[in-house]
Amino acid sequence: MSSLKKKFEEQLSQSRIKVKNFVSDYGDKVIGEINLRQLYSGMRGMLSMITETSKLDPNEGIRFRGYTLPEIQDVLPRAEGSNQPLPEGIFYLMLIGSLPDEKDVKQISLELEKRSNVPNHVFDVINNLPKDMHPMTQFSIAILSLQNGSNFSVSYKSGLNKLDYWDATFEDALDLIARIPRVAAYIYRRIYHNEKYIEPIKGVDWSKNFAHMLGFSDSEFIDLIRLYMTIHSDHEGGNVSAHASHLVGSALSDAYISFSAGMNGLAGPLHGLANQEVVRWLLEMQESLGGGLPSRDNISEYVQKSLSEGKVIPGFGHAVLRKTDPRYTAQREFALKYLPDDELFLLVSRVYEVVPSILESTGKVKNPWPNVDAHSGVLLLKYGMTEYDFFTVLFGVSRSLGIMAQLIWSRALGMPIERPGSTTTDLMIKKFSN
Ligand code: HAX
Repeated sequence: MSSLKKKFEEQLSQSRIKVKNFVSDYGDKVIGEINLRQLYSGMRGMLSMITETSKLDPNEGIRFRGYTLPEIQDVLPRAEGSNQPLPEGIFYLMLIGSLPDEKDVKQISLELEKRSNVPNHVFDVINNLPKDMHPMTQFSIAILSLQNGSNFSVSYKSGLNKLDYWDATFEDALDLIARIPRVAAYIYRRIYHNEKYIEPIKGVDWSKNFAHMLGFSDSEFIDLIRLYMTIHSDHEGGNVSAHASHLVGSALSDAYISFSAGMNGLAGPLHGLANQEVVRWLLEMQESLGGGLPSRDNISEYVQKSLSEGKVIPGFGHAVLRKTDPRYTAQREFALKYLPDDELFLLVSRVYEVVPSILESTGKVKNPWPNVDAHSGVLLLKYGMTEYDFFTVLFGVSRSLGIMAQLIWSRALGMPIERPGSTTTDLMIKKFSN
């Protein structure tokens, strides 16, 4: 058994007892009220599930097991010569609940390398997809096609004990995280690089291998991928991708099916696809304003026009956050260090100066500040990854860390099938308008 799995198992029985006692002692405590409006507004603000890996505070941003993003960047182990945390470390933190040391992180890199083989039929499946199918759709299909290797599905069929669900899920989760960079890179090289595939390398961390398979060897780009994989990994449980995975997983669908469902949610323009939409929007704006770095007044006019046409400004706003996303700030700091004079970075910065007050002036946007997606694209463009329709796949690879850690915990704590109630408008009218 791997040391990561052993460490997880060591705290499992204690966690199960803690939850059981807590619910038995405090299960009847009221934790909030729900009003009618919330039923019509995407359940905003309804506390409705337990997600152990991270918690999103509207005014502070994400905390992973209590650590803010700047703290994470400070305390997680790094690869030699690197300025960024290794995403293996954040996976350890989310799963185990405490900080890893360098040895823990190296073991995860090694474990992922050992599990990284992708069966040939998955490549066959991808090869049979039209190249103009969106990369996220291809990614989701490819993840589903890994499903016949699911430990959980096979063990369940042969009568797996409920108490051991977590174990088979742990195996699937690690396999999935290990394999999807290869799958993502294959999709990328097939669509955009004439099917010139790059074999994985051994003895390096998960992100470096991923960057290599995508076709990048620049050490700054590799660090960018480490940062990107770390900051996109998790955002508590209610966001569309995490929640979709959790919901599907609650029916005891295995890790592959659950994660693919989450990726279908990430592929929506109001969620992860916003990262490609931001780039498209920035480039279209730049072109329509005559190229170069547009003035604040011109940007302002363009933004007003987008709004008047009933479009959203991609990369701005959030369902929970009420300030600039710390993930945006982390990327801005990267840009200030490595590409302070880059024209598109300057454009992103200028958009940041202009957009919030315009969104605020609409009187309806609850959070006028930029989110993670407002910044990620221009960094990738700078290093030569220009195919922005692919960017959400990178987000998806990163999200596997959080969603898989969440799924292992859900199985370990025996979380039941999700089945919230619903009602109809007429029933609500009958109830309240008499
Ligand atoms: N541009 C224009 N209008 C916006 C807006 C934006 N960036 N953000 C919110 N609004 C509008 C909403 O569309 C809504 O309008 P209506 O009342 O006419 O329907 C109104 O302001 C109130 O919305 P809200 O309560 O502030 O925001 P929501 O919680 O409903 O939605 C969204 C949050 C992120 C979906 C929203 O801010 C948005 O559409 N942003 C642009 C897309 C985007 O960047 N998505 C990525 C979010 C982060 C993420 O998940 N990354 O993966």
